[in-house]
Amino acid sequence: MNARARRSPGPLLAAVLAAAPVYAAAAAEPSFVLEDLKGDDHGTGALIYPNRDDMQKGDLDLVSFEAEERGDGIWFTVEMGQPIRDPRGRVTELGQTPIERLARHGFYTFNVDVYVDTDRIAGAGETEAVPGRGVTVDRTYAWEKAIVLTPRPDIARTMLQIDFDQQYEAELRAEKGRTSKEDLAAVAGRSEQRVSDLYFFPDRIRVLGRRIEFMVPKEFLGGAPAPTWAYTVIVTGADLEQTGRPGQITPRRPTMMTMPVARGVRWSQWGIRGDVDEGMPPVVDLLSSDPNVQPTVLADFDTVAGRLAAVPGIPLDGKPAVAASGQPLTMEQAARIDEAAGAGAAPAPGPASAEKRTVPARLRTLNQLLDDGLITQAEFDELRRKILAEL
Ligand SMILES: [Ca+2]
Ligand SMILES: [Ca+2]
Repeated sequence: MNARARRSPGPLLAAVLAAAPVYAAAAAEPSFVLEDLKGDDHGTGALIYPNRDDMQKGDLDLVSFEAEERGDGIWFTVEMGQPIRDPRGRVTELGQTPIERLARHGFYTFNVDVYVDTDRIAGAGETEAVPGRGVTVDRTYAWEKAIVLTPRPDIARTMLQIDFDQQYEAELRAEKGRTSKEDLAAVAGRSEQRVSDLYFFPDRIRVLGRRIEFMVPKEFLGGAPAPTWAYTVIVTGADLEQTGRPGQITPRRPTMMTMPVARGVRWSQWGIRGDVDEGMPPVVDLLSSDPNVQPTVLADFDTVAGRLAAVPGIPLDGKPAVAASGQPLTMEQAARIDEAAGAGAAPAPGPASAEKRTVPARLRTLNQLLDDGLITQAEFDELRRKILAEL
């Protein structure tokens, strides 16, 4: 009886034992730190900060990118060259709306995209960046998962869905000539699923001085970050009010709150000198410790041929991608390449886990965003018009 009593742990030891696996799991997982050059927040060297007091040299200078597994998910941290600007006490340029009402996560001047290449098979996966970024991801680092840290995650997500709705619908019309209501509902479901599967818009975010950390669920990434993964990280300016600018909600090319590039020096755009190509991508910084990569890569585009600059990823293990040809592939790898090479790289009709939404559902989302004060009335009207135009 005594022996049994001794074997049974007291409440404190029980608590320690119960907590131990959590600490052990967190400590056992690899975390990484990737550093970027300081003072290269100028794209190729050509981008000039806008003429405003809340966007100054260093503000959008990526200094490091790191990840850590914690009990609730994978926390990524981005460090900038200067303290991150606080939305509180600021109002928007156009509507004089308090910025903290729209940007509720403690930052508002930048977007950071993280494209994760988890299979490291050259050419397998996606190469498109989020609309408006003006670059692609180098196909050697074709990605499986995209994390988009943006000040207005809800509306960014909705805008991306609407963008895919349009793409899919255009494909459908090209194929069938006419589309039924059922077709359009299927299109909306497909967009919804594509966004859920491939993109994550963090909304658990903490800002501390020059650092901003954000949580990404392990389930989204398909597991804890592996040492074999590669990361393509780009920093752009955020134009919060883009939806409110005339013609911007339905521009010829959707820009998803990316601050654009223009000649001269203005308030809400990156400036360039008169002799710089206007097709210069609006990417202010990208992750690479090699000082030659960023200026070379961002200048390598062809506006006439429609070829965008292709940004390479950083493999944690420093190893090159597996060649898609000349290498024995597993059946799974081969299937992935086939899928990527297939019609428009569109996902196959997916598992039941994806929510199937219809156009009315998209409108409900929009109503919710308005009710929550996450979008302005003007933005609501624009987006609503946009969605109804698809019916
Ligand atoms: Ca930098
Ligand atoms: Ca850089």
